[in-house]
Amino acid sequence: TYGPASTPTHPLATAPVSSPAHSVDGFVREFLHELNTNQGVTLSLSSVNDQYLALASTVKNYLMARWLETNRKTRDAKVKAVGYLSAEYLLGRQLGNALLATDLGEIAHKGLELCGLDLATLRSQEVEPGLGNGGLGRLAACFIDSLATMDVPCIGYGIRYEYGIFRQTFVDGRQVEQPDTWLSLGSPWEFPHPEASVQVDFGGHTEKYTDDDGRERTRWVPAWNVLGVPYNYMVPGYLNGRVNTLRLWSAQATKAFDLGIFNAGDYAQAVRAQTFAENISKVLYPEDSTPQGKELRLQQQYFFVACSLRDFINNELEEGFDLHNLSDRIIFQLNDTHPVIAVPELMRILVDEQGFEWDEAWEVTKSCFAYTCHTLLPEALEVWSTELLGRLLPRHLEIIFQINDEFLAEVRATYPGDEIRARRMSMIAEHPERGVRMAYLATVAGTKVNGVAALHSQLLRDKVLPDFSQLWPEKFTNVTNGVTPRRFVKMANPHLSDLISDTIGNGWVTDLERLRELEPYADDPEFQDKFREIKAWNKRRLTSLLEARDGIVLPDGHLLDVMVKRLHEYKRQSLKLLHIISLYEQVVSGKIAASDLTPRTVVFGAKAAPGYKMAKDTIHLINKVAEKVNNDPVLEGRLKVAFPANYNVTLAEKLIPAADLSEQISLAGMEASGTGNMKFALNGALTIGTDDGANVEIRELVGDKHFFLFGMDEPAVAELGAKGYNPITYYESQPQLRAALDMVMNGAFSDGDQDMFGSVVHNLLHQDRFMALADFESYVAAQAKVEEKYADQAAWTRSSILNVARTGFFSSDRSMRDYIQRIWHTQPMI
Ligand code: Z57
Repeated sequence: TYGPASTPTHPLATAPVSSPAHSVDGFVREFLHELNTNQGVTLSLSSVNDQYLALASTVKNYLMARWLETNRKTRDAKVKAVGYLSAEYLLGRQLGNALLATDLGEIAHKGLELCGLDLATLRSQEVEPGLGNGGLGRLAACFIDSLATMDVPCIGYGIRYEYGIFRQTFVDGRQVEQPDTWLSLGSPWEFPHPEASVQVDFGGHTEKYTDDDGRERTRWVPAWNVLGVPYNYMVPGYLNGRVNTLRLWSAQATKAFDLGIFNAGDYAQAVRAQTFAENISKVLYPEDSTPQGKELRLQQQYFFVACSLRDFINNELEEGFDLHNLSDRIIFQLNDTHPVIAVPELMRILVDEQGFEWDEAWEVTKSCFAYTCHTLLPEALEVWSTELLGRLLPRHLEIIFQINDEFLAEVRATYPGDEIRARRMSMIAEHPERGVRMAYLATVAGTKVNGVAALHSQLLRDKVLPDFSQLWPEKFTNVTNGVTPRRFVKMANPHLSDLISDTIGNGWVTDLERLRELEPYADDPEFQDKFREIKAWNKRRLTSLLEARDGIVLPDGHLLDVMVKRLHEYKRQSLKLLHIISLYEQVVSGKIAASDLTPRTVVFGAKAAPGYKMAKDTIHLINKVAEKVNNDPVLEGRLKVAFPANYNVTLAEKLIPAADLSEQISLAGMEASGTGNMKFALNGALTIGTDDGANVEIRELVGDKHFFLFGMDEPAVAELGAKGYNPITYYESQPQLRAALDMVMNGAFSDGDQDMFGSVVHNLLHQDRFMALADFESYVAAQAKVEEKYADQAAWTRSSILNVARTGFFSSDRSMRDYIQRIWHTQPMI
């Protein structure tokens, strides 16, 4: 039960919650109060960490009244909400965003200065919550930011990993992973609610029984359980007073767990049991675009989904809503297949616990979910073995079988006699072992299925789920991804933001298409100068950061060429590397003079999944090439390679605004969308890219002249694959490519060791699944075009301005509008 035991009589007890005064004095008072009462220190004895924590609490206090008011208003309005279900949220630092959302930046800066403190120093004390791997997790963070800013009720559900994505270090050029201890210096942004914990069951068996009404029912008799403790995070809208909630679940042992299946009375065993339960939310799987078929991973998925549904449904029942109309109250968006176990879980709740008839429950369930697919790689689609599922979640497996039986009956009715099709479409795969195809389950259960860029959605219909799109064409739709302009332009690029606002007003921050109004200035020499000066400032800011962070010294006046994203063969970091090696080789062998090179610094940022050998070898090679190239005087300092370790959101915010050239060079048809590509374009980098993912839409919008396209398109890739791809023929017929690969093979980057990178070269020559060699020639030609354009700074700057002006489409606000109109059918509150 909640609230006071008797009616409050003090006037303050019933007044709305108020915020501290929005003034320097109000801020300083609040800050010192937090420092004294929360941290328990005086200003003169406080550490930087004390100061940071007090500052975070101060900003939180400003947000609190808005959060409480948002919750009250949303509850009263009884509107439909979005339940975003995602195993990952790659949030980035919170403080800067909270200051921006509350318009406290200036006030905090002045107030802290008057306390003898520096806001920037305190901001750099924050450790970002890295609760995601890459694009998928960052997308979730952008989406909840946009929903709050658009005044749409949304609750994000996920896992509070105690350790987020590993911290990457390099030892002798090789990646070494360190645990991410993001909670160790305090976690001021979270609000734990142990009193609202929910229980999650696992294991055991099912039983049939006849209920009091004589109906045949099933009950699940689980073997063990854990507790899910909710931790709430504020998701502030930009200057609009809305604060939505992100609810992340942490696993804890229950009493029953300690004492039940594990030996009661055995203290050591009880502690082990505790550890076992808490393992569930211990660590983020560092896999990206590849599934991890591990039992613990399935436990994580079911854990957070069961907590989230229980949480939402309990609330609905408490408020007196009828679960028959659940879809008037919520739409659960499935961020990839990771949360798809929510489908049988909702069926189980409705049928087994709430006594719904199966058909009735299925109608409700079908209308409460929608599914987003983020990949086309066949090996990235999750399949859970029925052995594991049946052992961990026996009732859910039964429910999945029944959903599948009824679905296949529908298929057979629609296509009589087409048994091959029915088998193809079954949610149950038979090979290599019996397993549940989670993407099929999501497709059957979802009201809508969407891809994340136009090309990807088309390929999803045509290649991954063709039978399903034939059966239900209206189910399939596209929503092109987007990124939040608040974090990735306004916060990350303050001077560009000021220039834009001075030129066209500040409406663009929440209406990004208005960047179009910059187009007339693309030819204005004065505007161009200011624009270029901002790029130079961003480069200087990056230079000092990398020097302090990694001891890397970036030269002045270089074209800054940036490739930052997870390390994956399909993304083709090796193609970028071959270009670098080739430039180097041509100078070393005297084919060109160092003075012919356009001064260029290539920056890589990439983490490899710890078990992904080829990716880790590629990281090693990049570092070795960097070492060699950076120290060889033959290049006269005109080619540099920088590979700062531990690329994350915090580094992205400094790197992207400094970039001249954005590398988006995946094999066509492989990158579902990409979102880094959008961030670069919005910050004025030109793209060199293939016809893949959202690159296609970026190029369409900015225009061919302002985008460096190269490589095969998707049909050409498919054709070459069908014909039979043989990478060695490119090696044999292209001397420049051959020389670059020979250089690696001959040990030029491994002190003469010809084995060190043998597997990387061997793979490229004899397998090259992602056809890097086939696109090499075209890539090199496109890079020559880049250099030609860069030589004409006015032309380059013009293109750069036009990239900013024409990419407003890629705001995640627009993505949210698309989801709302075509998938969710929810409404903003105002
Ligand atoms: C992930 O970050 C993405 C796809 C996945 O299947 C998994 Br698992 C993780 C990425 C895509 O590779 C990007 O192309 C896309 O932009 C991003 O998801 C967001 O949709």
